Amino acid sequence: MSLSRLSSKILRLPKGSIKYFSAQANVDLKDVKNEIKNSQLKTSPSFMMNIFRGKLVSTEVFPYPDVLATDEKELISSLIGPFEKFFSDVNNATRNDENASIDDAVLDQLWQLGAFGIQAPEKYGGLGLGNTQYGRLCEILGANDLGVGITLGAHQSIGFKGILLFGTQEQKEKYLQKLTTEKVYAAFALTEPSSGSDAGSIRTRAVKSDDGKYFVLNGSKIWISNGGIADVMTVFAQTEQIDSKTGEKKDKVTAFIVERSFGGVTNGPPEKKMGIKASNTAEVYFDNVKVPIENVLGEEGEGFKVAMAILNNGRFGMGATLAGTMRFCIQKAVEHANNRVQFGKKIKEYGCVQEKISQMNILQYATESMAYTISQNMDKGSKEYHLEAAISKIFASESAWYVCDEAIQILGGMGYMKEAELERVLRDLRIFRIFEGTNDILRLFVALSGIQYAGSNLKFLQNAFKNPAANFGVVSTEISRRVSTSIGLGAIDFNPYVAPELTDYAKKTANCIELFGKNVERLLVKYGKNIIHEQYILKRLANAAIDIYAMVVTLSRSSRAIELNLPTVQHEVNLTKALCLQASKRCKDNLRNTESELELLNVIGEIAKEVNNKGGVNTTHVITN
Ligand code: MYA
Repeated sequence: MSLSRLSSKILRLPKGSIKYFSAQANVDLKDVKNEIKNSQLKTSPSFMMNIFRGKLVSTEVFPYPDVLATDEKELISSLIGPFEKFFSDVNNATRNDENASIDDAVLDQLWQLGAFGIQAPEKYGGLGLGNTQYGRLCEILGANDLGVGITLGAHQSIGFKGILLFGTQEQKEKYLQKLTTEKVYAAFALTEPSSGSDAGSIRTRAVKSDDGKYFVLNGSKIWISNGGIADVMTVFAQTEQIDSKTGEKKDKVTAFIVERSFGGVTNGPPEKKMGIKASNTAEVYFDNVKVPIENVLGEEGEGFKVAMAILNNGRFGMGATLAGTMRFCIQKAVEHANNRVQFGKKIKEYGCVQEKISQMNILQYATESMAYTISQNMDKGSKEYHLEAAISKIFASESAWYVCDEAIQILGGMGYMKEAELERVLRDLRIFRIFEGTNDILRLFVALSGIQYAGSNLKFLQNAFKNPAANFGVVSTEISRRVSTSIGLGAIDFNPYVAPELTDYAKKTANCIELFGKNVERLLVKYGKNIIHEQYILKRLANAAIDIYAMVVTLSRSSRAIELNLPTVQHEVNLTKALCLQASKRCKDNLRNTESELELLNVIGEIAKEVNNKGGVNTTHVITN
């Protein structure tokens, strides 16, 4: 993995930068805003970005976003019934898994439901739904058949999403109707044999013809969902670009819409997988494929950004999908716990089982809260949701794995049997921690993107402190914030946003955010751009960020439940309280570990080196040495 260019943007700050911040003064916020406006400081409305600066920017999390108008709620409610009926009456997830395919007749019904064009505009035959409504349908897919979900997701969440996001009018006219109504499948072709997480290193190449009318595409892609059935693909390839300023030639990725009918597009047999067997996964080969110039998607040379934007845009859908999967697993576990009698009592009476059921629900609640916070912000027009979306993907995929595993544990031997349907779900779930950006890569992405943002702020402050008279507002605000935090007053106050009965839990969250901001700054000053090499620290920082987001979205959602006096309010408040107690403790541990576990870090490094060098376990066997 390179993640290299990011590192060059993270600042190396001189030791002692912090010494400037030492006194308190009164502030006029207008001065500060003007100074910031007149400066080069990049600001973001993203809640997560700002916690890297130790700041609370509340607009995207408080109050809990609520974007659907009455008619939009009615529309989505009217679709839930038919989607659920499809899964109860038509689809058979076990059969799909056994056959490693979905029957044509079943797919036909999905096409009729409009399930292949959920977010495409109605004028192109789609259902025209927003992200939040899409998420609600994803939940149903997740609760019923993840294999079907991937077939649909690969088609629209990434397969033709690029056309929706970046397509020209002509491209939309040409492709969307087919892709939503005419049983033409789409796929997203990025990954290659030598390029997985390091997406920028792809080797597939497209060379422009001398007359500039088309590109000739050569290369191959692996593990492409829908790769064996798609007739339209979003394909990424290296293209030679000339820097307009320097005249230098450079390879840069370009995105293309490629039709199988162009000729030269073939695919391998369906891959034999651990799970999501119903979905088709195949290698795809491009052999001198002539791609017309008008099929470039976005700008030439901007394909990497196109790919990232598509992935960022679809990721929240996994959160919604897996919230549905968890709901299914919890229902199975509870059904069993309510009926199974052991040692003279229903097993739901036992503390061990109760703890599992509670924990499963806490995770499901947080996952669902994240997914709809993000989708509703996206629907409100937010453009900077990539950290939140990555966090929701990580949190959802790990929570769902845990929840399904615990459901199996509650069912005991029964859970291990095929007929309980949980073993299929567990197999299906495993890939969610791997694809669409592995959770490991996404953790680094979250930590480094946030650090980069915090670094630019620190640099800005550093410059402001060099000339405090000219930057009086900025300097005094910063000093005031730091002094408040250092004498324990806390610069972050959730009171205006959070219901009074959650104040204590909000305070714990605020403490975590302050600690988080201080930690980021300390790491920036200590490591500068070399922080990129400190993956042990970055991972813990990302874990702390994930927990903070989980606390904030649940605090917000249950404050809404209190305000609306929802029938489930007490339960939701309890879920939030439990989550905040657990997550704040974990968060502090993770932040402490970024500085205090250097001994452990060294030993871990030594162990890994030894095992890697020796090609496996390298201890003397205690019996047969
Ligand atoms: S598809 C394959 C998925 N593959 C990946 O996700 C690859 C993972 N790798 C990466 O994401 C990147 O390579 C990383 C960056 C993050 C490692 N958003 O030098 P750089 C910008 C916005 O740091 P690298 C699959 O699995 C960056 O700021 N921008 O890049 C399908 C910089 O910009 P600038 C980003 O070191 C499975 C530039 O790019 C992002 O190479 C099927 C270069 O950055 C970002 N994320 O690595 C699923 N990252 O030039 C089916 C970087 O301006 C769907 N940048 O400074 C299932 C749906 C769910 C179900 C639905 C049911 C309906």
